[in-house]
Amino acid sequence: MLESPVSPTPVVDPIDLAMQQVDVVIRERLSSRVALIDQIARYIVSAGGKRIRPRLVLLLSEALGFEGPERFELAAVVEFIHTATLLHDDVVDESSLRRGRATANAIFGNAATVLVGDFLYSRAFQMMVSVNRMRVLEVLADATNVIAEGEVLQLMNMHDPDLSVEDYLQVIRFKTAKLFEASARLGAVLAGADERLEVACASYGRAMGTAFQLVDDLLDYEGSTDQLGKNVGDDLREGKPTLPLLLAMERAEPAERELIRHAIVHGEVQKLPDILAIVRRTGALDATRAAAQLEADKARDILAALPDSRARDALLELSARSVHRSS
Ligand code: GRG
Repeated sequence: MLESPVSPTPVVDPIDLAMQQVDVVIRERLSSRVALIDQIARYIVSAGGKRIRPRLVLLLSEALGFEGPERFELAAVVEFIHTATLLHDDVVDESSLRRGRATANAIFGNAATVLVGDFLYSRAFQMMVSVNRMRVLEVLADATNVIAEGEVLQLMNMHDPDLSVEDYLQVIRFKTAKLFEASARLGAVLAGADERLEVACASYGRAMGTAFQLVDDLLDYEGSTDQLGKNVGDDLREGKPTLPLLLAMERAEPAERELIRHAIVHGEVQKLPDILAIVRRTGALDATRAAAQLEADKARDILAALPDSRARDALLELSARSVHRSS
């Protein structure tokens, strides 16, 4: 006899369910009695984003056995801090495209955008206090302070073609990797993990964040505006000496090196196609990807310190995918 067909129950990944909970918290905590704040905050948040930092909070706390509701609150906190930095960064960089849409500064102006960034940042601190753990406040107060330092360091490095690779790496560890590090560390803090595990989680986040920014800098030269949702070539336009350019200058012929130096000093994009050709031919893009791969491998190896679990498998996959993203 034929069995009656059973309609398949869709398998929902528990981490997707948890991310939906984070979305609920994000939407609830966005509200303000001031209409313009609501409008701008919802504009930027509704455009989405990859939500990698909240995922780190959820996965690392789960990998260490914590499943309390505070993880949703802290996952939303790191996304709010991230969003505040994006709003401020787009004003500083005069960017016009983010997450496939016109930036908030392009639509609402610089003043409103900076102030809504301040709202999100201070709302994040209200939410942290609600978790009632001094260590959480300490981790995020320190991280946001370092992020601001990184952004100022980057400002000081603009238009400097003689920047060392070490100084470039310091900027990306501060401005980007620090929030990844804090997100991963919070997973351990929530789980009440010992010092050794907390350091392992933080190191995983730091390596992931460094890989992530290296790929970000790479995609500014080889990505597509459509896929990235932001304009490619912006780094050169701003005279930002990122690793692809630093390595290309090390490897290029003198005349080519001079072309790149000139573009960094003057923030010129007219020569972008020539510079792209040099960056490709010298293998600077491959070398940047290889540097990101080393960090992703470091992240993978650190995970051996964590107990075997479904969440740890997801973290392993995240580190493997981080180097091969296109958006
Ligand atoms: C408000 C604490 C505070 C500081 C202000 C402006 C600033 C100081 C910091 C900016 C730091 C910054 C924007 C670093 C770049 C980080 C980065 C790679 C952003 C892109 O992240 P994705 O790709 O973005 O995760 P989505 O859109 O996916 O969320």
